[in-house]
Amino acid sequence: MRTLVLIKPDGVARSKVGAIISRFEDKGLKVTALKLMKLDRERAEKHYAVHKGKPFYESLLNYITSAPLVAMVVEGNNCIEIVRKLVGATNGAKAEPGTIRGDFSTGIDCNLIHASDSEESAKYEIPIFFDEREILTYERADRDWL
Ligand code: FUP
Repeated sequence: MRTLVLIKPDGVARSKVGAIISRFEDKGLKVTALKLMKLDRERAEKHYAVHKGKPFYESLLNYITSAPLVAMVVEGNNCIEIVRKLVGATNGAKAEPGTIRGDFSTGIDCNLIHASDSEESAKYEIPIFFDEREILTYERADRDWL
């Protein structure tokens, strides 16, 4: 199973990339694609199509396209549910301590990270950021212990 994770522009600007990726590695998940990129408006609109028309849509697009972000594919059993748990609630003020948003963010506008909310979403979102050939196959050395 695969999920898409974005460390959004605030996460990159605040130098939280390493800390955030460590959460997934430490949990036992596998990063199989990774890139630093500036998202263009067209791809941002596709990624956030579900929010089109909502009051925060324009500011969300401005924020996500404002500066570089890190996109990655994370794999592992039940990775969608596990990653969403590690990420925490949408609003950093309400996210539990111990979650990424709970530990590193205070609001909803800049909440550091995106993670697909279902397998269907992951299948829609991953191709916006990665060609299939950019998603690599390898084994973690500790795979038998996870
Ligand atoms: P999540 O699945 O937790 O990333 O949250 P959503 O898909 O509901 O929202 C996507 C992004 O839209 C959030 F990360 C932040 C932004 N948003 C707002 O700015 N205001 C809102 O009321 C809801 C979401």
